[in-house]
Amino acid sequence: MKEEQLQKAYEDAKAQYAALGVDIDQAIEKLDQLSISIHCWQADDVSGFENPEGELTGGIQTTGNFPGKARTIEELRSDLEKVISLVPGHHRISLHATYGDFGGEFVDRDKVEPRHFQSWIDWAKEKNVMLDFNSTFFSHDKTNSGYTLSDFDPEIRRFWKDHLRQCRKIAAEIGRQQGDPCIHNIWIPDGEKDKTVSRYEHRRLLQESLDEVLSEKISTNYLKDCVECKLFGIGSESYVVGSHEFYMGYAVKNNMLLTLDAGHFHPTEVISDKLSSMLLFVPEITLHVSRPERWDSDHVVILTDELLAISQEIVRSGHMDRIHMGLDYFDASINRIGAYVVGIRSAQKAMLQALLEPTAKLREYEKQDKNFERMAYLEELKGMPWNALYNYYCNKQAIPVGDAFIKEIQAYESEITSKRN
Ligand code: RNT
Ligand code: ZN
Repeated sequence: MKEEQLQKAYEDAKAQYAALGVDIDQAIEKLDQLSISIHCWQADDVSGFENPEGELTGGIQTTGNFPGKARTIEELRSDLEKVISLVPGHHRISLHATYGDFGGEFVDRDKVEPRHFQSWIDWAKEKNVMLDFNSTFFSHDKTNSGYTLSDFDPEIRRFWKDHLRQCRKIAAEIGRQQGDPCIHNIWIPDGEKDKTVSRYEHRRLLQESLDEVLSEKISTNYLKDCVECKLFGIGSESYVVGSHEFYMGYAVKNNMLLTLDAGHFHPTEVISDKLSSMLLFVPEITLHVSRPERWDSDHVVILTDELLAISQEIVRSGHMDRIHMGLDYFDASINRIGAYVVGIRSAQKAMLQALLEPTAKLREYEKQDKNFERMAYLEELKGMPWNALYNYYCNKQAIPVGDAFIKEIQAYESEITSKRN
């Protein structure tokens, strides 16, 4: 798109939004402050570098075999660099513990150390991105019983508590070196395929394990732990230890962060409606923005009603600084770089629409019981020229505008990823 066209579209949009009392420059500025935590695991189907096979062996699953998955740290970093070059703003990369730089050596989960992530810290610094972290409790033979931190076997619990301890050390070291707290997400796959008679006992053990490790205090200047609930998973259809009630209770009791994953609730239950409640009871919230298609399928994020609703709730709450937007999806059936870029850009577009809302005006109508007017404006807003402003924002940062990123991904595919197999 030509410079003059972009400028003209911007001016037109400015006038239209000004008529509603919306300051578009302020909205773009706020959008630019939105730092999205980009999950590292879309590039390699959650394989990681712990072992050369890198297959998922339990807890979660990917489907598809599109060519070009990243096989090494170098390939993964190159893919992430490509992604970063195609989205405006400054973002974070969220690593899993299985993505360490293990130098060909097998390092078991209870032995991972900050030094295995030093090259990531250096890379992030060089690329001007921050890092977040995740313990990895899945794809390991010590989860074969279906349980980790809540297993009946004290030796299994010991192993995973040590993993958690080590991960907290790694995340804290990342936070220390980057001068910004590293968000450390804790998700465990624990649960049962079929009816258990020990629901309480496993949950009690989970609480005990978490208490033991998390009571080892580390400054929140370096590390912020958060816990992620789930309703059911593959192999845990009947019972999940870390349910919403469990972690909501745990996070509130311990004044810590809660992670809400868009795919982890009943199909008609949405996380957008949980933000305003949880903001009242936990210090900060982490989001795993994902797209569940009928179940926790982890499809690529696109501009759905729920994505928009999440963004609106973040903005309307007035607590954008307490909600960390992270992504969590893994589609192995399409170009993986494309999957990243579409998801990130859509998340930004949703936030931009939310930031362009004349909320005060809508609240006025609400107070006066003018609910037709409220509805009519909400509908009008959907057709406003917000995309012209996204284009303008991209252009200002020398990022491909409109569909131009598609060609770049095609070129990267033909030059790089298609040659990987
Ligand atoms: C699994 C959870 C978890 C994982 C990542 C890879 O259902 O959503 O967040 O997807 O940690
Ligand atoms: Zn998640």
